[in-house]
Amino acid sequence: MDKLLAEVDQEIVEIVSNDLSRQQDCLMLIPSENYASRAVMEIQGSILANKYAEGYPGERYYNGCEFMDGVESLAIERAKSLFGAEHVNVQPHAGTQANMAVYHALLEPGDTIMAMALSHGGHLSHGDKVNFSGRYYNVVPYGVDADTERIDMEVVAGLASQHRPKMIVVGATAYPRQFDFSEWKEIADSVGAYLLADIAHIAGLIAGGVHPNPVPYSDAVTTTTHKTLRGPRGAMIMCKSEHADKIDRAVFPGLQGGPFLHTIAARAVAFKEASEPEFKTYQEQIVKNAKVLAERLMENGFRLVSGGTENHLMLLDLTAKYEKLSGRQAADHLEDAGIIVNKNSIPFDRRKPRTTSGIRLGTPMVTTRGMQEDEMRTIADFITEVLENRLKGSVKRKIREKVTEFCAQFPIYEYLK
Ligand code: DSN
Repeated sequence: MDKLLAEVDQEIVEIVSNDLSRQQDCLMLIPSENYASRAVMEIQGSILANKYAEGYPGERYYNGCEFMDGVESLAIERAKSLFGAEHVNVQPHAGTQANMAVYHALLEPGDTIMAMALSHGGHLSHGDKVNFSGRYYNVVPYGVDADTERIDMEVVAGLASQHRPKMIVVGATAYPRQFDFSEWKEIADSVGAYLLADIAHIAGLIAGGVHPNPVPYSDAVTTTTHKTLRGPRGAMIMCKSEHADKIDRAVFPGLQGGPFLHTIAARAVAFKEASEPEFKTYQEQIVKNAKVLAERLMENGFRLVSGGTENHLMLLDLTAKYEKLSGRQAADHLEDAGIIVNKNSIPFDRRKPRTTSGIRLGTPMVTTRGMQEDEMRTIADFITEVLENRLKGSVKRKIREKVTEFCAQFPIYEYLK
């Protein structure tokens, strides 16, 4: 029982070591990913993983939970204070489960929800037809305007008044602009709809004060904890006190059994880290970096959806520069050079979701490494050089060497080497 991992399983040790090198040597630009802190990773690998604790603090279905209650209560109190929430449930294992719990708590199957279409930057669990949310609810999707590529609030208001949804979902995975949640609240109130804000991508920005906070305006707010928030993988739900019982019952026993106390403890640690002044500076830098990366890419001749970014991510429309290059091909070429992005549909994309005409880039991970504006210009130039020379293996190999050298100046997890 006391053997080291290296004594038990060399195959896994080798895989982890390879991925540590990849995470060190590559420029990781997927906007939904981040490097969790050492403290967050340490607690996830702790003895808290050994305990069942079905139920909630003070009312568990298992004995021996006195210390688990302490862990979960700390996570709840810290989340409440970080976001100003009335009630928090920290048990959802992932973002989709968090959204599912809110739907189960506040809706009946067949009810109408309005949410952003996945093809315009929404999320699978916002009513996409291949997801449970699209099967169990009547979904009215909204998207962006064809000219501005931004959400037109008059169109949203018109759809709401026409379809009278029971819930309006605001939130996105590929929308580079800010949300004014007070406007969403006004529209939801005008038709008597619940407002659900899914802030998975921007939770860190909100905690750091660089994006408006939907908590005062929303019936419920869901988020994952591992993106800009830089915690462990997992999710949580914040809601008004009046919905607390329904939402808690929807999570457990409605959708999940035992909570993962080791990741709930890691969430507590992440919320503590997010309440420190350095976290605000970090979030400000993510946004500054995104702006500079976007500007340099545009100077280099790329078209960005909506003409830039106000948050941590951007969507690059490849069709404007390279008619025949798909998002999938571009992401693969960039990976050859050690630059990791994801293919992503752009609004009104003529290609399928597995191919796409765009790529999505974000700055949380490179900012965690300490990179700033100058480095963003270098990264934009690397991207440009790779895509311009995408059929030349020798150029991509040369850039890969440069990327590795560049990344070496910003080391990660040195204690693991
Ligand atoms: N998979 C996440 C993203 O990449 O945006 C959303 O859940």
